[in-house]
Amino acid sequence: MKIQVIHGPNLNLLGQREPEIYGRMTLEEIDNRLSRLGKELGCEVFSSQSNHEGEIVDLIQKAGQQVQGILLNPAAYTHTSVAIRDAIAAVGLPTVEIHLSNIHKRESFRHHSFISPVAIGVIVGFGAYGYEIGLRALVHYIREEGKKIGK
Ligand code: CA2
Repeated sequence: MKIQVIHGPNLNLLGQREPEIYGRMTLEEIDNRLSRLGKELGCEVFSSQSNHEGEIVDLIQKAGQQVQGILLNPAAYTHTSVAIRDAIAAVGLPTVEIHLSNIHKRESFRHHSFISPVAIGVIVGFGAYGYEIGLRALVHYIREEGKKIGK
């Protein structure tokens, strides 16, 4: 099984700024942990980060042909992007939406997600560990769904 992790805008700054909100772990550390966990769970994990909406749409479309699931932190595009939502809906891959912070405890403009209605689930507020919870949940979901439809 192959999983694509996509990190949205500014997440390349993780570990360098605002540690009180986003923690001290760098993106590279998060990706290394996911890759290690992926091996434990029997799957290959590919990670990408982009600051550009259209590039994220391209990554999702490419993922649609190459992997079985997506772990996505759309960052600020969560609250604005119909294009990313449409891409997720179009490829039809199971997608777990991740947020480091609890977006519901923050400013009201962060409370709405364009992505959640097309995600199989959402994990918020557990910092970098949320990605690991998300990967476990996604792999479990894909395996269980595969059983159900006799794949
Ligand atoms: O909590 C999350 O994971 C967010 O997706 C992070 C986004 C924010 O716009 C969402 O509302 C919630 C912001 C990512 C910015 O990342 C930074 C990391 C370090 C320093 C500055 C920004």
